[in-house]
Amino acid sequence: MSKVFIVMGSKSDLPVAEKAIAILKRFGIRFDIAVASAHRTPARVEELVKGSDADVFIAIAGLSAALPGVVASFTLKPVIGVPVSGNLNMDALLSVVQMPPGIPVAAVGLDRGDNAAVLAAEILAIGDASLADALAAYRAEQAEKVLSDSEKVRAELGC
Ligand code: RP5
Repeated sequence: MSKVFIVMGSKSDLPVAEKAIAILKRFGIRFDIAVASAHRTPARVEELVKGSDADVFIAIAGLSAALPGVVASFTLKPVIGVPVSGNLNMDALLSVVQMPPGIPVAAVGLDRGDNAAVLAAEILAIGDASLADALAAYRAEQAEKVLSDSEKVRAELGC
């Protein structure tokens, strides 16, 4: 049983998926992953999404990135879309973000598999207090890093 299902439009999207996987592993969130293309294997996308018991889907695709929207068409669960960068970045970005009314996809930034996983964790944390605590610790860690980076920069520049 997986909490999050990651679908990639191509194996070439794996580096972006790996950013998501690193975050999901950090929070101990069970996940499954598959390659399935909205254009090249639409029936497989439908089969995977309808057959999944995941609570959140992360769909990663580039170019004319229909995959997140097609995944959303097959489920009532939240779908987070990750546009993958390429030569023409706006096509993937707008394909993911510009969904028609009624079938939303939560779009994160180009190649931001990490943010997709954090958002998935935040959705799951609504019903999981220990995951919410882990997310709070993650935020605190980031704040500490900003403060320590500031001190390092100031020390390097003699301020
Ligand atoms: C999209 O086309 C995929 O999501 C990928 O980002 C892009 C290129 O696919 P490949 O040519 O690498 O298979 O469908």
